[in-house]
Amino acid sequence: MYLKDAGFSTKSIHIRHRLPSDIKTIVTPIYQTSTFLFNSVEEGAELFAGKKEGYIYTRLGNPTQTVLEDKIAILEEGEAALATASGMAAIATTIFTLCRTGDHIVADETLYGCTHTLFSHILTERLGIEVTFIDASDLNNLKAAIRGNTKLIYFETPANPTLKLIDIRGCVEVAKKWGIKVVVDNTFMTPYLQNPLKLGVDVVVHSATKYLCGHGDTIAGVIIGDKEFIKRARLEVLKDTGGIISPFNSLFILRGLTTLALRMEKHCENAMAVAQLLEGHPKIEKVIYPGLPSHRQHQLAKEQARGFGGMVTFVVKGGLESAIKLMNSVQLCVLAVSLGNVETLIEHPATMTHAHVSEEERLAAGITDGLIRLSLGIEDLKDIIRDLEQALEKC
Ligand code: LCS
Repeated sequence: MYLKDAGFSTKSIHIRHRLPSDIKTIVTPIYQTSTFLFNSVEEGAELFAGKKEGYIYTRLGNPTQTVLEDKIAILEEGEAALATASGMAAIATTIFTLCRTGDHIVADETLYGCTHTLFSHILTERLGIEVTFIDASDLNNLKAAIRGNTKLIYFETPANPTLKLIDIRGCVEVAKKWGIKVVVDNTFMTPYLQNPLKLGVDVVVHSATKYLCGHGDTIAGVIIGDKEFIKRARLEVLKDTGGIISPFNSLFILRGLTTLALRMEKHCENAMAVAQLLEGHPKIEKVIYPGLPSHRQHQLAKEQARGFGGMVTFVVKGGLESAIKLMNSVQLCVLAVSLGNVETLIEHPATMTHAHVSEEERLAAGITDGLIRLSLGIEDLKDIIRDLEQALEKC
């Protein structure tokens, strides 16, 4: 063998473990490699030319990532998926695949803060892609916003943080008439509770950082769509912009997916109970939860999803001052942004997740200063309730 007579350094670099193909691990191995060996120059050229399937370089794909993509595509009921470094990378990659300078996007006005900033600043000011923000919960606004150059409609349902819903089927019906693509951020629902692709949507994006991961230890994103779109997103955009997921993080998301159903059941159960408790509480002005009959789109929630999710938003009496006192008084709930963790998280959208959205746009989206967002964890319900009750006493 060539390496037999090689020097120490050559050996230390080139002697490598070769996984025999008949070892069948239960857990996906982490293929922690940046690059892949070609058997010949001809094979390398074929791989680059797309004439042969295989791995070239991890920015273009990796076996651990492929397992994640195949699994999430199946769970979201799509043809194919692309895993990315973050939810924002998934959103940016999707937009860059579907739009170019001169195109127009219609987006709902209530979006996660960084998505809003991507649309209102980066796309608009730097790339010459026009964006019109509307309240897409009224389909008349959508119809009125469409122009000749509209390429896509983008929304979250439920929206972050106000839990406003958007009628997925209704939007798809309008979009199809004009040949416009519909992209839905399904982060809050997860494929366990809602499958927008089944309702006619073209592309679904997720921040996999949240429920898909579930344990708050990884940043990741996924895009799900038809094979052609995913191939273009991977090879025309992500390959050259670089927001790829690492093999290690791919495994973390794969592990999270194995308990997604169990966790979502508990998140939903805790959220419903806490929403009911808060709704009847004398210190609370308003509770927003799609599972409550008082939610103005409760019926729509039942029609387009299989559950109401783990997020609850509420306003305390006494405005911002009381809200701050409450958030500073929690002992079990964790004062932190993000969502979908096993721990209950509490945060203040106006000064945290949506701090970079202009005040005018924030208020138009219903993100008032007194609004508090809770991401219910999977702790014992009695303990979450005890903590919230003691914090409410202090505000
Ligand atoms: N989409 C939604 C609905 C989100 O809530 C977030 C992050 C993203 C996309 C972006 O995902 P990332 O790049 O962080 O994986 N939402 C956050 C939040 O509400 N608090 O902290 C992050």
